[in-house]
Order: sequence, then C-alpha cells, then structure tokens
Amino acid sequence: MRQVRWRRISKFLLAAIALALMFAIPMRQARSTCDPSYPTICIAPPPPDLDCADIAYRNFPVLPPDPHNFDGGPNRRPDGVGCELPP
Ligand SMILES: [Ca+2]
Repeated sequence: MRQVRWRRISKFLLAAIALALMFAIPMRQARSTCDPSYPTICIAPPPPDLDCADIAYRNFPVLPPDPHNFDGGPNRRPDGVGCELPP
C-alpha cells in the first residue's frame, strides 16, 4: 500500500518537475536574448552594438541603461523613446 502511494507521489513529482522545466527554460532564453532596456520589443544586448539603421523598430519605449543608445545621440537628449522617426 505504501509503495503504491509512493509511486503516485513520485509520478506527480516527476510531472511537476517536467512542467517547471518546460516553463523555466524558455523564460531563461527569453531573458538572455531580449535586453530589458527595450521592454516592448526583443533586441539582444550588445555585442554587437546596434544602431537604429540595423533594426526595423521605430518610436519604441527605452529604459536606462539603453546599451545600444537607441534613445538620444550626439544632438538629441534621451526622452525614453528610441529611434524616433524624423518629424
Ligand atoms: Ca529619443
């Protein structure tokens, strides 16, 4: 009787571990490939250092530290919006 119960518990534990791995592995990949400075799009952190000409996104939210410097530049002050289209 105890063996049957233990088998059920171990089956449940194996299923729980498998489920946890199924969800944890893709989340870890997403975290390592998408830089948190660009929360609405997925851009990998440098290297390589990208410029606006290297990506298709425009007018997207940018959070510090903005490692690619999509927001701001030599003649622009950072305003939290990356790769703005010219007015
Ligand atoms: Ca900007």
